[in-house]
Amino acid sequence: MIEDVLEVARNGERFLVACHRRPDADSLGSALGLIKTLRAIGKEATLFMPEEIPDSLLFLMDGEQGLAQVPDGVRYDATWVMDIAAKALLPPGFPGPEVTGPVVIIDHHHAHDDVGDVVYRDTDSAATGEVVVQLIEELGLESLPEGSATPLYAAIVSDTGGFRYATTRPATLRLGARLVEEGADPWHVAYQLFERWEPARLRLLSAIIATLEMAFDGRVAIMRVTREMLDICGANDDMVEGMVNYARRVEGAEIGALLWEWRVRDAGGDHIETKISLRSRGNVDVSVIATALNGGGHRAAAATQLRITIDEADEQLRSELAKQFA
Ligand SMILES: [Mn+2]
Repeated sequence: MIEDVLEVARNGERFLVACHRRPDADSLGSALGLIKTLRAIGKEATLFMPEEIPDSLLFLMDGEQGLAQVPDGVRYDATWVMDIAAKALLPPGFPGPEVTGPVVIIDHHHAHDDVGDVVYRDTDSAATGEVVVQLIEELGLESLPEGSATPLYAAIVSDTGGFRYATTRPATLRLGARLVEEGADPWHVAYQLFERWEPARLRLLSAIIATLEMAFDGRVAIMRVTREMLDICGANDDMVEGMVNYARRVEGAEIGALLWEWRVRDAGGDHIETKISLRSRGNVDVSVIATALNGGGHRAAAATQLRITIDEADEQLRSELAKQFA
């Protein structure tokens, strides 16, 4: 309920604000928008950012500093986590309840687990950035907080693929216009998010497209990216972001899938897991497939991560797809 969330904002004084694991523009943009909002109502708000921020998102920080870890002895009245659908997506090193206080979720995902103590999830919103604007209005702020227009605009542009996806409603476009009026620069944001690829990323795109395989009579386009491909191209994992959309682009394909070898570093040392990213053209709900494979997401975009090899993941994906198409 939004009232519960407003009460947390009004009653607390000192807040921590976090993104989901591997922050994207919606998660970081909405976190920064919320931080400016909490400050505008006289509260203390700090960004928790234990992971490296991708280059394409650094422009959002605009002088803001994130905490890689919470200093000893600090306790918060509540911790907000933005754009998160599942417990497994809490950022690495997320502190325990004695430090965070109640965990408040601001989100828009249809498919989700029961992460969080206080939850406001508006599944009609195209982006969590849109949900933050609802909070700004409900808190009675007369204008958008200083410095919030660009991160909130970036959140919405990113999650709507530049106002293209079916989640784009008239209200989304009106909000985009309002954010531009308040100072967001459309080309600056689009350039930072979409238009500044290093040569290695184009080489990686070429390598990924070379793996394209059509399955289920052309209804599914499957591609993969391995550690070896990344090494050969001189590419990093951030550069894989968005590559799955090229699979969806194939005419006739209802689903685009990308299998991605993912290196996990934890206390037990390094090991390789496989991420599966799924995109739908709209007719098939890929969150159903992702959920069956222990993940989650939206109707048009969903994902999972499995502790198996890329070939095993390929097999599991195809057997789940076979059930969907049966
Ligand atoms: Mn989002």
